Amino acid sequence: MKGTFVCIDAHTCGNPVRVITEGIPNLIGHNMSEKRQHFLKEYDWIRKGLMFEPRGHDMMSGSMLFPPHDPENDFAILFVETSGCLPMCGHGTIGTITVAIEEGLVKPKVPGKIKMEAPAGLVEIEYQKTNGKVDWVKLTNVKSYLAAENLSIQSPDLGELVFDVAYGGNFYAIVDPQKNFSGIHNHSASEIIQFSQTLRQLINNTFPNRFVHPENDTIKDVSHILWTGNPIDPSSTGRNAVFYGDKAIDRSPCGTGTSARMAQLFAKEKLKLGEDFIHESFIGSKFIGRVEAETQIDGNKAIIPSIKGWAKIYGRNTITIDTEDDPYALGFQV
Ligand code: PYC
Repeated sequence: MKGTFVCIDAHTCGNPVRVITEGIPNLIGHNMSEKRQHFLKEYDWIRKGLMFEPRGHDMMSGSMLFPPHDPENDFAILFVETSGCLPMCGHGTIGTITVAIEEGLVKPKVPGKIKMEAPAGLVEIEYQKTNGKVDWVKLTNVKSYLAAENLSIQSPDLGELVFDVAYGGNFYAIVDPQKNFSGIHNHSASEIIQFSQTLRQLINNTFPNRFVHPENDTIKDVSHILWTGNPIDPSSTGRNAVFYGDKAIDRSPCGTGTSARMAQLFAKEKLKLGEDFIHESFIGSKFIGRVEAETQIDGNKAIIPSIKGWAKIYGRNTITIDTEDDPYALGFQV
């Protein structure tokens, strides 16, 4: 396996986004969900090489752009992460749009607006550009919903935990402060990672086939854990630590996590239509979320959430992967 990949590296509110602009494989499929499956089967070596150490790291995530399948749309996207290829990624979208617009990779049909085909569905985007720089990106995400509430599990680290599961482009187990967990403000990132590794596996083993998207069965199982706690800035609505991959805490407030959180709170009548939801990440960076509309999925209550945030380009990389030359071409994890 051998390839050269030209990448533009950016971060969204602190979390990395590596946009791969050259070296992208030809994928087969009628939509991005099918192309995601083809990539995972045939080209996963590219993801491993570009995401894992030594070319990447535990938090690394990125994207590749493809022509749209519907000519009404502007482009299609594949997300690549240390954990695989997510159906949807909010921080990845904000970073990719910033790179695509500032570098002229995409020419939107309507300036300031973009229709993006993600594996999880169509995402509509607005952005503002001033003097060649993108100031902010707002994405209107896929339908998000509360999938289960008040489930209970025995965490080997914390004891009994009660949690909800919500979908916001990925399935999230949401753990709010309770008897055995006093909130993320009382824990370090490494403690949260340790709790999450066993918890995610336990949840998926205890509730097999319980979390499957009703319209796309390739999207299934809890992939992320969203822990909550007190915000650093008292004017924020909430703060989270989102665990993803094997060892990562999202440095951004997590777009799909914020969508899932808003779906959970809306279903429990703790968040209203049109209300701003200012969500802080573990490092204190912020997204502005909002419930844009109420809708239905499979006959159940769902929301259309939006997320607004910013990203910065910080570097350019030409990365080679050659498995005949480098024993660590496909990376490693410690
Ligand atoms: O922003 O949706 C997101 C995300 C998922 C995993 C890391 N960030």
